Order: sequence, then structure tokens, then C-alpha cells
Amino acid sequence: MADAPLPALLHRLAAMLGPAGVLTGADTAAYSEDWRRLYQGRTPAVLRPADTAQVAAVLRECAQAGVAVVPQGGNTSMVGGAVPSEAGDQLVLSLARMNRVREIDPIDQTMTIEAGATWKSAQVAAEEAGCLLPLSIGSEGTAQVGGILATNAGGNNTVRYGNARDLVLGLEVVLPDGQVWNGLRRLRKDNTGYCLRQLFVGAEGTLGVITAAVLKLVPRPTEQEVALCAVPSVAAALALFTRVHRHDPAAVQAFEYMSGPGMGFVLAHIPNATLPFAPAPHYALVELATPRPQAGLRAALESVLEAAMEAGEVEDAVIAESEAQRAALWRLREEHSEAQKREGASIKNDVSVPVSRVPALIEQASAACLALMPGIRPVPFGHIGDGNIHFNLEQPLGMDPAAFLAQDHAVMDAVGEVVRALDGSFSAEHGIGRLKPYMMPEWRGGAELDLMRRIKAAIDPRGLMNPGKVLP
Ligand code: 2HG
Ligand code: ZN
Repeated sequence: MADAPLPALLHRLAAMLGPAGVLTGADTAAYSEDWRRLYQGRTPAVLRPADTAQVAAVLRECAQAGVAVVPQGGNTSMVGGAVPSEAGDQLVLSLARMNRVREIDPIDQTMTIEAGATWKSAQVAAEEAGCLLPLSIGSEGTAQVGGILATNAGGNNTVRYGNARDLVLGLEVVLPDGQVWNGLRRLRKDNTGYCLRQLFVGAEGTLGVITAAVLKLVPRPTEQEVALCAVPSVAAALALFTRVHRHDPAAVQAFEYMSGPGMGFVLAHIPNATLPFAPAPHYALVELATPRPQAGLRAALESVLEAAMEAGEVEDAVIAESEAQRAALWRLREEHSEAQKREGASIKNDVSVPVSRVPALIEQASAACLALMPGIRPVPFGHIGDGNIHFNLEQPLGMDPAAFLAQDHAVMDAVGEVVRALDGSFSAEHGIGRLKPYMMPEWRGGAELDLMRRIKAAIDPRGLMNPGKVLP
């Protein structure tokens, strides 16, 4: 319940932020629904501050009025992490106007950037400075720095560089009461008590609003090779990963798995998507990259693939000959989510297991889901090199999408049981959002959840930051 009438608050915020700073009515529609269309929320207004001082003023005013705030980046969450509730009393806070690169230092190998910049724009800025910002996800053209950090996004390069939190040296955060914490340090060593920045990374906007960050950069690769391989089984894909990784772990930029059915959806629904060889039961996408000049990556990849073929791990393979071909091969991977959306309703399980157990995960979870719902179509794909598989399930052909989605908890629980037995996690990289808080007591109960609740209560005692997300 708000302490003060919402209209009065909105009036004050509008005066403070100006016409470019507040959206209302139909303009709020795109901010109220998530990418998967699982949640149709409502909001009286989307607030678009222009700088950190305005974010601070907004949070101060909202705290005084007792009105909840939902921070939103590019709104690409897979778990409804950035949408307001259906009640229509939560304000959306978009940082899209705060999109400046504040500084890039090629010696320190750091970038200081505002939270509303798209990840793609940050990558481009890094590249122009001769560096690489090493995290890549399918939604990077839309996803923003703030959302990527707030959700500790993973993506395709985790195998080499870790997740978003591994790239963060410093943060600027506005706390729920409007205080600004300027922790924009770019130190590689700074051992000074609790590591506060890591509290906000992965908190999904429930503790405060990230307004800027210092990110680690690495030298830009000078050689890069991408291969798509047809493989006979998931075990073969894993064997190929082990082989490639052992050969030169420092060069493995990405190693992705795709299933035959998932690739089939891409070929059916994505314009101009074509396979360079005959359809296979499983696929692996390998990317090698290095800043080392004359590293001979091409020859290395060829010889590793040749050995893998002799060992029966690879049945066919194509190495990209140009940047355009590299992009075309990656597109076959990156369009998986869109193709699954076009095929019909899908239930997503963003799970991880120890890398060695990925074949068992896919086999056992497929069997469990088929036993639960005959005709259900497993479409596993993703980051096999770090053990994170998107164990997604497409509705049985001809089934009513709503009836299928009504079974989501049963299906997710069936997958969860397999994941638990394999010592995995129910949320590898997409976070908890609004979809998965109900799973927290079972998976993170006891002391872990208790600590999280105490941290939340200490920083956001009135529960005004992104309510209904993360914590049950
Ligand atoms: C990816 O790896 C994303 O492409 C999305 O994490 C996964 O659609 C999904 O389930
Ligand atoms: Zn992913």
C-alpha cells in the first residue's frame, strides 16, 4: 500500500524528470510484458532518468511514498525478472537514457559505462579501443549493461572468461533510500572488507539500481575460427569439447551444443537459415580465438577435428571461411530461442550440471519428461562447455498452448529432480525472476535463504525494490 497517493508522486516525478523522462498510457505497454509473454503486467508510468542524480531522486521520492520500483534494462529476461505486477501500482525504471561510455582505458583494460547502454554498444566501443568485452549472449543487441550485471548473465564465453560477475571491477549503485554508492574502482586488487559489488550483481534489482560499472576488457583477438560439427551423440559432443579444450584451453572462446530437433526448428522458422551439410542428430559449434599473432589456429582446429573424426566423435564439419560465414554459423545457434518461440509454446529449464554429466542430464531429463507427457518435444541446447544446458521443451504437436503451459511446474519439477540427482542447479544463468522464486526454499532453503532474506531486509527493509522477484 502506498503511503501517499500515486498521482501526487507522479506529478512530482514528472516535474523532476521532464517530458522525456516519463512514459504513460500506451507507451508503457512494451515495458509491461516480458519477452516470452508469460506475464502481462501494468504500470502507471515508466520513469526514464537522465543521470545518476535523477535515479537517486526517483528512488528517494518512491521510498518516501512507499511505491515499489521495477528496474528494467532491455526487457529480455527469460524468467519475467523485469516486468511490473498485474496490480498496476509498481513504477518501471528504465535507464535507457543513461547509455554513455564514461571512459575506456586500454592500459588498465577497463571500460566505465552507464547501465542503460546496450551490451552490443559496449562491445563496439571496446573493439574501437582495440579490446574485447568478453561476454556474448543472443540478446546483446537489446540487453543492457545494467540488466546483464543485475542478472549475472552468462552466455557463450563463460567457458573462457566466466560470467558477468567475473567482469565487474567496480559499480555505481543507487540504494533503495536514494543514497548513491560510488564504487567505480578499477583496481585488480582491493581487499577491503565485504565485496559489496558482488551483492548487487545477480540480485536482479532487488537490492538497488546499478547505474554504472567498471568492466574488465581483454586484448582483441587477431585470429578467430568457427566450426560447426555434426556429431552422433551428446557424449560425442562432450568428447569433442574435451579434445578441443585439452589441445589449447586458452583458445576456446565458446563451445555450444544443439540438438537435431532444435536445429530443425531454426531451419523451419528462421529466414535464410541453412545447414552446410546434411541434417544430423546433434551438433557442436566451436569457436577458437586468440590475440597471439600467427597462432596457427586454423591448422590446429583442422588437426583436432581430423582426430575427432577418426575417433568417431565428429561425422561432418565445416570451418567458416569468412566473417560472413562465421556469422551464419553462429546464427544457427543464436536463433534457437526465436525458432522455439515460433514453433509454439515452450517450457524452459535453464539448468547446469558438472560438465561431465551433461549427457546423463539430457538423456534422463528427456526420459522423465516423455514419461510425464507423451509427445512432449525436448529441445536441449546451449553452453555444454560450461555445463549449462537450456533443457527446453516444446509443446506436443497439436496441443493447446495454454494447456501445455499450465503444466509448467510439473515439467520443471521432473527436470529438477534429474538435475538435483546430478548435483546441478535449477537456474544456471537466467536468474530467478518471477518464474522461479517458488523453487528457492527447496533448492536454497535453510541458512542460505535465511541469509538472503536478512540481506534483503537490511538493504530494502520496506521491500520496494523489484517486489515478487528472486525471494519467495
Ligand atoms: C541462449 O543461450 C539464451 O540462447 C536463451 O540463454 C536460452 O531460450 C533459451 O532458453
Ligand atoms: Zn544461454
